Amino acid sequence: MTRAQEQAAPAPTAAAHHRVFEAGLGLEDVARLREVVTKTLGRRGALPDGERDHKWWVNLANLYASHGSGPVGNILQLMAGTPVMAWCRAQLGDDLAAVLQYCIFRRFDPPRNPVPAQWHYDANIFGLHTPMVNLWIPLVDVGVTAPGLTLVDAARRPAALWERLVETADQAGQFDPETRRRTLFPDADVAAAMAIDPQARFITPQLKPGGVIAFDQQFLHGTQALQPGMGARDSFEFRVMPVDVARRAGLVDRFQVVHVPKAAA
Ligand SMILES: O=C(O)CCC(=O)C(=O)O
Repeated sequence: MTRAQEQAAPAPTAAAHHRVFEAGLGLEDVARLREVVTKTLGRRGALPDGERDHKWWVNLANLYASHGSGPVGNILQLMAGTPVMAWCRAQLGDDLAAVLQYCIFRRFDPPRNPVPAQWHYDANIFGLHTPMVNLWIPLVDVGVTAPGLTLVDAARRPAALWERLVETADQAGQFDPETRRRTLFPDADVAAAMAIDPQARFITPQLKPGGVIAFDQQFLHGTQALQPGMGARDSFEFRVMPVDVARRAGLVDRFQVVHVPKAAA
């Protein structure tokens, strides 16, 4: 971090949040979320010859635009009643918001040759100092038979890449599209940085549908490397932050920000 950035940066981000839940969502909820994936990403046409699948996702803002508030409201209610949301409230406070553009359903379908999500910290979305938890939820078995998520099991690790992220940010800890691209790290850079950081360890949780990997914006992660024979993976990632954080960061002016209901109806 440059001296100017050090002076301008707000107080260091609060304690890191990270937890793997074996059963964060019930199977009925999983089935409802999976249906959304099937009805959206499952209906896409074949790709032109030789083209890779770049857009293997659809977000809640897209769903809102195409189907109105009903389905999005149902998903918010569903998430609100889960034990994992209770954990989020314990970490971040009772009054939580979700940014619809960053609540994302995915279908990673190997025959479509999808481009995996490159290594990144989610801090490159809303900024270094914007507390936010990503609930990454597989809707099928992941880790062996379908690609899950690989992450580094310690916040702000490996140290060399977190430093690069901080140096790339502007004085307020934010990223524009160009600087954000520079914070998508290639495998070789990650391997080199991991080799010299004894506190950094990769994990790829093997999870059943409805397991959850909860982590905040300080954890490096990317799509698990595809192994021969792996099948398609459906997943949902739901990002939450305190409502006052969303307001202070001006997110309500740039995105569709909604309250997470206090509890399922
Ligand atoms: O689902 C994936 O493979 C990648 C997800 C991801 O990068 C994220 O949740 O930030």
